Amino acid sequence: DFSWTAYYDIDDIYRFLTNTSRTYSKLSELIVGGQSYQGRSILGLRINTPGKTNTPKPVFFIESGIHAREWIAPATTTYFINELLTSSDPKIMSLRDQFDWRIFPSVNPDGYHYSYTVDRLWRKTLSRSNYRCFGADPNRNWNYNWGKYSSTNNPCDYQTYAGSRPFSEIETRTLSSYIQSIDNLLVYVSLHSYAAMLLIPFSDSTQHVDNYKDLVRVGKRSIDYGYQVNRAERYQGPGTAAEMLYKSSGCSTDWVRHTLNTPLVYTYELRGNSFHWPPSRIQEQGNEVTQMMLGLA
Ligand code: 0X9
Ligand code: ZN
Repeated sequence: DFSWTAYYDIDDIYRFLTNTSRTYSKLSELIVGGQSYQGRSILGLRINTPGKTNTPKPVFFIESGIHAREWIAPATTTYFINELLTSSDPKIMSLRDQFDWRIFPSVNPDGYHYSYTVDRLWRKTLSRSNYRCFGADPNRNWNYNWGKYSSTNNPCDYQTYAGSRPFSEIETRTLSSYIQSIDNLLVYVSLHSYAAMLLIPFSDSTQHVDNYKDLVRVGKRSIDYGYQVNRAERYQGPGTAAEMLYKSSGCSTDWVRHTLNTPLVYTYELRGNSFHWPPSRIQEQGNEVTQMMLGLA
């Protein structure tokens, strides 16, 4: 059975989503956010409990696992789903009811499976052209300022090949049109590892967006909430990637912010000192992620 003391392959993660949508069919439904190169559907869970009024709730979107090797991101995301659906903590129950949740634990399922079974440090998609190397970095492939920073045009680059053109990857192309179809998108969160950092748009500019102060204030609240759980390591930030990490372009969050003007857009680099975060410690970060989302809310 599914638990949070081990890492699972993609079939088990997606089976968890399917089973959960059946077990909690009054609270949740299985959703398809797009397609992968190898023909998988990018599965997610929507949680949209009936509200007191008919007005639609703001959408809270979580995109996780865009980088295949960052296993702690999908693991804490399924943990968070489970918390939302099973917790009897009134704060978490109210968090659940406040938003129309669209949660995608693994948006790069081919890459994740490849990392799980063949090459643990694989990061990219698995798309093949007529070239001898395969895969593109799905967090360099979005159609905003594509190819500028921390990107290469070398298909053999293990890390940051941006793809042959913007949205060359079916995963980013289909997921972006799903995102674009959402009305009322208020919060977009992208989960990565590892740096213990909270990043805000834009990643390829040092200029601040118009609601920078709000982003920082809300982001600080999120960091504080997360820190209180284990008092282990305080996340750095919030700040722009250009200030805190390095400039990068073609990232999902920048595209969302620029194209849809979504007010609250955050990238979390979860904690760790390698991609091999021990499975015995998934729950501790799962609880932090839960509280960080509560802090945002
Ligand atoms: O380089 C990346 O894609 C992210 N770091 S990672 O080590 N997980 O690969 C950082 C992305 C920063 N850019 C945005 N937040 N948009
Ligand atoms: Zn990443």
